Amino acid sequence: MSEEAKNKSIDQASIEMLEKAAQENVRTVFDRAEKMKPCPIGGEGSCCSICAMGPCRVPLAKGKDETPEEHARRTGVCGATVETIAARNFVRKIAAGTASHSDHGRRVVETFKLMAEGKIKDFEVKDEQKLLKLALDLGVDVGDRSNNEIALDIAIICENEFGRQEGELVFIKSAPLKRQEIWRKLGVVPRGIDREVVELMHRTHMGVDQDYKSLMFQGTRAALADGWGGSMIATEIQDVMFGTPTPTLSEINLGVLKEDMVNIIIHGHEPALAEMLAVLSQDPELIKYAKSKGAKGLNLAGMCCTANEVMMRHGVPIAGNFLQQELAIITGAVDAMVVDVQCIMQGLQEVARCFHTKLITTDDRAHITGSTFMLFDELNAKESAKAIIKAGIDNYPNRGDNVRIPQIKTPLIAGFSHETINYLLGGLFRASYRPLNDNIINGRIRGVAGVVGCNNARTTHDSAHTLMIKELIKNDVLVLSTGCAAMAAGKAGLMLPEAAKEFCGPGLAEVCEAVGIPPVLHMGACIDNSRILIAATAMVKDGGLGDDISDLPAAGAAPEWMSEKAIAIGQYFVASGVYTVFGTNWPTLGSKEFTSHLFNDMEEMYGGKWAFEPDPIKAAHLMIEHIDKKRSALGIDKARERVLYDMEMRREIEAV
Ligand code: BF8
Repeated sequence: MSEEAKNKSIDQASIEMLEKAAQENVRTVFDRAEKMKPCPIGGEGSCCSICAMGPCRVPLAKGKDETPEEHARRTGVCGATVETIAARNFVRKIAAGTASHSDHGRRVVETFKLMAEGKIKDFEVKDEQKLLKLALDLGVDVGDRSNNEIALDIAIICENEFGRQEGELVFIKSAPLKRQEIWRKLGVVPRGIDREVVELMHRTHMGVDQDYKSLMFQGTRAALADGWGGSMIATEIQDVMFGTPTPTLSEINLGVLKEDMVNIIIHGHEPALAEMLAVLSQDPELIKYAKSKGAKGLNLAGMCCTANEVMMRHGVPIAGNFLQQELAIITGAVDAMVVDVQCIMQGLQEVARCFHTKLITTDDRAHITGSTFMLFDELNAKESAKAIIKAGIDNYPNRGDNVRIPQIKTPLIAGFSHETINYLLGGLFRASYRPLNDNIINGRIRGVAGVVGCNNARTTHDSAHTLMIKELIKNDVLVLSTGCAAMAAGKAGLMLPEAAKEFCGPGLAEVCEAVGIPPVLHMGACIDNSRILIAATAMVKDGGLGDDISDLPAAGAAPEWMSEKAIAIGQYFVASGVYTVFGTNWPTLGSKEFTSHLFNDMEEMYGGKWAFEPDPIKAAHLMIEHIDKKRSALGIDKARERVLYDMEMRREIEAV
């Protein structure tokens, strides 16, 4: 194995495919990243390209302290300061991230509404209990109405959240009361999801909002419209329509591809098509069709967040995370890569051209030049998904013999929705977070960390995730994970109950063994970071750990972040009171003042703040320090056991 390949990824399956790519002269994201160094000026947020007088470059001079005069001269042609430029760039990322998650949520609601109206026959309410709970939360009359009647009212309420012009988003009320008051006091409660994104884009147009603090207020309002709006709506409605995840055993890594079967990968984010593919991959007629083409059967695997969705609900195996999308095609065994929206590299088409793989785009919002477009029509879900599968099967005879599938895959248990954790900890009749809170209070569990986010070709694939998570669980911190971070943990074998004994500190190991859970809980796709918000709120409500999310011994991280969605997520976590550490690089370092606003002022305002630490072990220790600080503020920094007093002990107390 070459040293070069080892620096690119810690994942053996990926390393094998990188070597195959090198032998066959196929260029991947790893090669392109090596060839093109990141722009240092854009990288620190010091490039402004919002008008045609620029782009203006206002970089921070390296290696010496800046005098006030030098700082004052660092402006764009219009006079925009570095603070304004860095803040504008930062909040525009929030706008794009919020728009992406929320447009996903909107599409899910549209499908749900069509289902409720009886116009879509191929989907139905799968989780009736969650439907009723949602109805209760949203004030929808239940009575003896049918599921579809209730669903229609819920769909209309959720749909209105996007276009709402005033008032407050309804899901804001899911947050702890104290948190809601903080937001109201600061004026950052979102009015409507679309409105906050549009206003943010307006404010960052040339010559509008030119005060970094003011820009961040609106940035925060948009981010909250993501976490407690678009993302939360997507998760809730998906659970109702496709089922709330429960613990499921599955497998992860490129080794889930099968040499003698038709391999279809579903890649992207929105689960409607993936759901249909998961059902149809068991269809006897399609399996027979695959056999008629010489294959032994049909094998569906996932990639990126859509993989998390169908693995959590159906146990569909995962082929890999973000940086493995091209590598899957390089196996030579992928007959169709079916994509919808978000995190789909355009480089896929170029790689697919070197093999027989058919790259199929399916969403009217996301086309890729050179690929095959086959619209997934929700109104005709089964038939359009069937056509897509058939296109993959028809491509199987073109596979040829340049096939090498790394024989590497890892079992994992996923499916830890908030409801499932509640049930696992508390049992069917008294589902609660009490045992978790108690174990945090008695010190067996030191705290809770959310480790989420992407892969990034600027850092060794999966390395930061794995090192950080191992360090956290070694120090008795329970990890909740989503997105590509969760997949890295799964590949490293950390999502099995057995991992507790091998990798955890004694306290966490004991709890995991007693409850039978892994020390790293897979909570779903990036959209499902909203599950972490709900879990944190449930911990607050259960008592004993303060009265707000910011009181919890908890922290968040995205050590290999890459996308604008990650910035939106980070900001809604910070604004929800969570200390949040990002790795790889930080996009505002060109402005010390704005960076300090994010890294310091935020804590006074929201109780949570940002931090940047590219070293994953150091970052883990920043999180642990924060957790310890919160433990001490709660007065639970000394390990305490709940003691049941017998008569003799009582008498002793009385005697004293
Ligand atoms: O939403 S973790 S690389 S796949 S952005 Fe993308 Fe990042 Fe992966 Fe999912 Ni999230």
